[in-house]
Amino acid sequence: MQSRFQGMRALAAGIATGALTAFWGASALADDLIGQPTNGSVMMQPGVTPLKHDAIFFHNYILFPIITVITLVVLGLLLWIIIRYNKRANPVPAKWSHNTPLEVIWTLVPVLILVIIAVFSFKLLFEYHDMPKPYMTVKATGYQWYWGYEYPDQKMPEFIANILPEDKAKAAGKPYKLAATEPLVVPVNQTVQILTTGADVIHAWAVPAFGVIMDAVPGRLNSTWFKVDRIGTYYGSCRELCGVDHAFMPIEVHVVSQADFDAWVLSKKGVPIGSAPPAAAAPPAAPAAGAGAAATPASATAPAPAVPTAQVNPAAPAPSTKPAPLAPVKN
Ligand SMILES: [Cu+2]
Repeated sequence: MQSRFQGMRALAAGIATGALTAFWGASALADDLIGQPTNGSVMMQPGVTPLKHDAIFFHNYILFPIITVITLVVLGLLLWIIIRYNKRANPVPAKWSHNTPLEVIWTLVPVLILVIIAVFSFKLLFEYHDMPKPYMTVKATGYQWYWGYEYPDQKMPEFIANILPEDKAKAAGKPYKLAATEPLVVPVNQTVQILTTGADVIHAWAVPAFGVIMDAVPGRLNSTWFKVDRIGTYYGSCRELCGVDHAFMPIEVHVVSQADFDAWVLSKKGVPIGSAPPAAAAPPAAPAAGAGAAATPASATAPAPAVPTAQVNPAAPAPSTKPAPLAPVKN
């Protein structure tokens, strides 16, 4: 009997070690791709934002060990009872029914476990909630079935990001169903606020490497944030079943240096934050028409906040030369 118990203990230890090596070993050894899923990977995508780093810590070092220990303890108890107390091994069962110390333990231990989880969980929730002062805001609108992005701080009207067709994705060396016709471009090491809304049904804007997922609900404006610590391309997708093409509205985010970002904003006829409006307004106006357009930059210079916003909205349908099937719903 003694040797059987020792064998079981060795077996339990073997299972525990095997499980931990299988998961932690794999996650440590695998060269996971950054910003997109990796074939055969079992853990979460590598993080590139403080939120994701902390979410990974919470999962890998708080939740996962607790889950593993609970699962192994329950499995061990089941095996112990099956082997030790079956009819053959234990023909005359004991008649006692209560054990007060044991009942106190199995009430207090789960409470303690939940308190530990709650402390770390709330810490993470507060972190998601307490956005630092954002450098800029992007409004992401979910449509059936594509995304629209608007950069109010750069005075850029909404542009549309569709799925990149398979042949074009292959030609560009990008993952099909994750690549988009237009990327969302943001600067590195800057806090970006994302406002999400839905134009038709509920969508959800999610990029795993950022640890960010936010519902895009018609008639509501939800907010989340990220601050990416490395330059790169990061992919995500819609995460709320929104209709037949739900799986075909990917999110492609390019995180670039500040200089590259400002250059991209200018290429989109936007106004980089901190740059003087006339300098940015002059290039598009000058080649087009001299006298006629001269009034526009002038009026844009004087009353900074009010007039440009009013100009952007009526202008919105015109510059977005991409197919904009639905009239953008602006709340
Ligand atoms: Cu969707």
